[in-house]
Amino acid sequence: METMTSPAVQAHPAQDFLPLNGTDYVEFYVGNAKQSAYYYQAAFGFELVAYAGPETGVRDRASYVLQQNKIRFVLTTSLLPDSDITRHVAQHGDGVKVMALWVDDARKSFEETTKRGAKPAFEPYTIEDENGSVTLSGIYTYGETIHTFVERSNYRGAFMPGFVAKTSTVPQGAAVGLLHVDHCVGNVGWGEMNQWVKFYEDVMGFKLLLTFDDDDISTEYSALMSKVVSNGNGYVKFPINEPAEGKKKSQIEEYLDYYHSPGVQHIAIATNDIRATVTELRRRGVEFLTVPGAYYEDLLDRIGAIDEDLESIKALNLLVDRDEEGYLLQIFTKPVEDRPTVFYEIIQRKGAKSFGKGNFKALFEAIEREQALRGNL
Ligand code: TYF
Ligand code: FE
Repeated sequence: METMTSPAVQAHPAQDFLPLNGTDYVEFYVGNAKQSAYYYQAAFGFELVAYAGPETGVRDRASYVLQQNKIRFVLTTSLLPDSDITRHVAQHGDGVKVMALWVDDARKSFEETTKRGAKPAFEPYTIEDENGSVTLSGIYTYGETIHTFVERSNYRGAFMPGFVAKTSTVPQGAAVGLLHVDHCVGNVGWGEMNQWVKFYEDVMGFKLLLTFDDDDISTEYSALMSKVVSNGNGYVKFPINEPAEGKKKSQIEEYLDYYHSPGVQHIAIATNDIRATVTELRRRGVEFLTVPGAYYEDLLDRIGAIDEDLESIKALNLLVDRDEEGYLLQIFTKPVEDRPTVFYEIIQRKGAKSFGKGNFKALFEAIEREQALRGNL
């Protein structure tokens, strides 16, 4: 059963020891950052804004900073035969290393979280250039993933010191309208979900928002459990999944088999016009999961009237769900790596604050059809 655990996300929590302004960036460690950067520009419509690498005096890596509205992705590759980045890519394939959080005080964020038990990734330090200064600190979350706290109120440059401003050479198509990160989902090991929920509660001051247990999300084959935590202002939401026993291999287990540790499973990105966004993404070759036509037969009976006409929703294979506060439209890409690991969700919220529970059955059956094609079911 889905349980609403925290009735109200407070706009101005009285005692937030870790105030967050939102997601600052998501950094991926990849095998070939130049080509990944091309993919995110050409397919997802990001623009190149900054770069660091040999041409800028960085000898061991190359990083491309891509931006679209409030979303910033950093794609980093190693230039060495052996390094933390090289080992990360060998172990996990291309994947998320850093979920960076925008804070007003990176030193205090580090102190408040480490004194509550966070494992430090790196101590606070300040870097400067002619555009000002940025202070960074980092703590570990699940697997090898880290949260970097980014304090940038004194910075006016393209990204941060160490990077030079750089613009796209990739021809841009129509804007695809990706606005901001809505939530980032982690997959953790068997029986580990509750300890990571507790980490976000105790160490980062997040609140449990929603619980999805076995029977919400078991299909005939695979199963998982999920809990969603949110920070005080609701700008940062982290669902945490763990595999559950089912008739066949859980989709979460398949992820863990290929990522070889807990890690980020999907990043949900908000749009104000999902039909325009998905039309353009499809045109650019982004592949989405599909649900059977039967999903649409009783859709309006299930969720009531919506602003969009049903035919346009069905033509794009969008999923729709409703909660007490409104409705949402969402769709999921296939994994964007050769390993069945990271994928994207595109979401348009029209009042709804939930995560599409009414779509879980159709969605997870779609994921399982792909799992079966990979011989992993
Ligand atoms: O973030 C969520 O909770 C939804 C549903 O493997 C979901 O997007 C949960 C688990 C999963 C795929 C989607
Ligand atoms: Fe999601």
